[in-house]
Amino acid sequence: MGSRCRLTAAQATILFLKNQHVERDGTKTPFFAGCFGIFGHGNVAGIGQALQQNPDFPYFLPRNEQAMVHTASGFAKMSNRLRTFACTSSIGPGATNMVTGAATATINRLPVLLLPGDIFARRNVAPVLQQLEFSQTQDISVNDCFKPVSRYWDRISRPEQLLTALPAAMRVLTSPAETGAVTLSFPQDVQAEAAEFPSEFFTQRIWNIPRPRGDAEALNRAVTLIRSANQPLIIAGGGVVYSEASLALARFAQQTGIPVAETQAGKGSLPFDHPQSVGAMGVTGTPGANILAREADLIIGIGTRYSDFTTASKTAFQNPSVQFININVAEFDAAKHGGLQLVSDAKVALEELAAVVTGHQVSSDYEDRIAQFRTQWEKEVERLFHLHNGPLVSQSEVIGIVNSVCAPNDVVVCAAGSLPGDLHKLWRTRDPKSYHLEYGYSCMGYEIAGGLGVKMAAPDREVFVMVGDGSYLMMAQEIHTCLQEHCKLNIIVLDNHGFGSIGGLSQACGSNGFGTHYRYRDGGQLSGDFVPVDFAANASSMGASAVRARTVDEIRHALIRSRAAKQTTVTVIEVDESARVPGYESWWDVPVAEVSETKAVRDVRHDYEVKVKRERHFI
Ligand SMILES: Cc1ncc(C[n+]2csc(CCOP(=O)(O)OP(=O)(O)O)c2C)c(N)n1
Ligand SMILES: [Mg+2]
Repeated sequence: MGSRCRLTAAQATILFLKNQHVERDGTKTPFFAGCFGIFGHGNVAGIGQALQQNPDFPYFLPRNEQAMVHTASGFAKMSNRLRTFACTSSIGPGATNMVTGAATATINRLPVLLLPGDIFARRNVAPVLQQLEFSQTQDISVNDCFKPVSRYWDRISRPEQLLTALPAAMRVLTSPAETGAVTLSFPQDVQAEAAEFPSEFFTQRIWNIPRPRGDAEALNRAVTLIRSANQPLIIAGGGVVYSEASLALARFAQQTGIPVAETQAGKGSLPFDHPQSVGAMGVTGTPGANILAREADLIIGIGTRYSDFTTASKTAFQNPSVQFININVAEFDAAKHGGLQLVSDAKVALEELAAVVTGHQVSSDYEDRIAQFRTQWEKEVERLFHLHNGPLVSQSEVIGIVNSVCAPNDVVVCAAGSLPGDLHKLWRTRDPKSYHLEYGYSCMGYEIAGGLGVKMAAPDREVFVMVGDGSYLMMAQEIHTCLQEHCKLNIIVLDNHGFGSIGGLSQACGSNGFGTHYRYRDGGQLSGDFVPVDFAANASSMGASAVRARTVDEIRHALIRSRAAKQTTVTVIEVDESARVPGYESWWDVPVAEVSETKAVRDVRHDYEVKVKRERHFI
């Protein structure tokens, strides 16, 4: 029998995590960069004590549990899922605060390890502070809420269970196909309980991140489909970026002439000026991408999960004989749309395909159309970047200024509101890691917390967080954590006095923006003047250097100063909500009331019933 060491369950956990590494393409890195945590009675004496005794596994103090999970997600996304953080919370509200963060991570397929404290395993002192009791069983706690939002969930009721739970957690976290939030629910008494662990459990372990190769027969069939297609279109999703397949994609697209449209997570797969790039795909897409998708006889989806924003709620592909090739590490996604499943790493699949479709090229007519769409689109972007809107600037002008102030490697971070759609259409990406959108969960509040994670993963890059006033009001407190960690963010708050995006949607659905603006209650309704918020004062109070900027020149100068600054800055810009970027050749299914007292709603419903008929099943 080998040597053994006596440790608490919490100490064993931290010691194990410290020794986990990953390796891909010959590069080895520690998987965990440390642990974020907010302590309470449910973890202070367990995980908290263990972290204190392992100073080489850094501890970070955030301001909110949801935010710390977003920070871990931002870090993991920026690291192409090769690194992440553990996150520990107390029991009860501290734990459930992490549920939204867990869902955000899982939907975006990002690894985060959650260690929520849990109620006593020994039970005799129940109900403990913050314990929600259930009359039908004692074998449940609020931490069971993590089950549907985690890719692996376990409860550590005895210390020795760690011997099987921790490796299982690592397998899922490092699996390109299965990764997401992993939750190990950790009863408060078990954390502090000691047991004998085999020393070899704590030796360095390397998890090789595979690049799985597709089935040879599936590859042959894919080649046949590609050779016989007249109007193929590639849809590049997040899998292209995570697999670091940008160069392989650029070569394949150049070699074959096949145009490439990008999802939110896939944006940046190609530089915006690549001759085959037709830009954003779907609801927030460009005319070129959406017209080509509508007519395409072959869609090659690479690393995409085909969300409704990509498929225009299943209306994007109207060619009656359209077929799909789905290149994806996850069989689950590869099987979508009745497609040919090439279950493979994106980079490997693109290299293999490039080697076997040699000599194949799309027609010159098709290439001319792509070039035309590209030229027309660049003109439209220029128009929107220089709208000369007044008296307030438009959001598109602000995006143009931020884009021009950014160096190619700088990163823009965003998540919810009207900004994601405008950025998806307009932002000119010049580096695969320069565009960071959390648009799987589109979680308001991700922006600043996630931006901190991006900066921690890439300290040499300037990070520009673009955030709406609504999102800022939901979760701005991590500015304080940025100051603590000397992590500099360039935060830009776009103030349109409420929910511009949902206000627009409400208008489009005939409901006139009901409940979407920050207005005083007046005559029973929220219809008074705007309730003012001094965002600059709010940000300064947490230590950021904050300014207000109004004109195009003021904004440009403020951002140039911000980029040069050493500490976190916040630039507050009031924007004209009515100067919206339009949609192009697409549609999104948001069901409109079937019966209503309002004529506007009835009219919109009529139009809705026509449009919804274009939704297709791909069986
Ligand atoms: C946590 C969360 N709650 C609600 C929503 C629904 N929602 C999407 S955008 C939005 C408004 C965002 O407002 P703001 O950040 O000011 O951006 P704007 O729409 O004004 O551009 C809301 C409420 C969401 N995405 N996330
Ligand atoms: Mg707003």
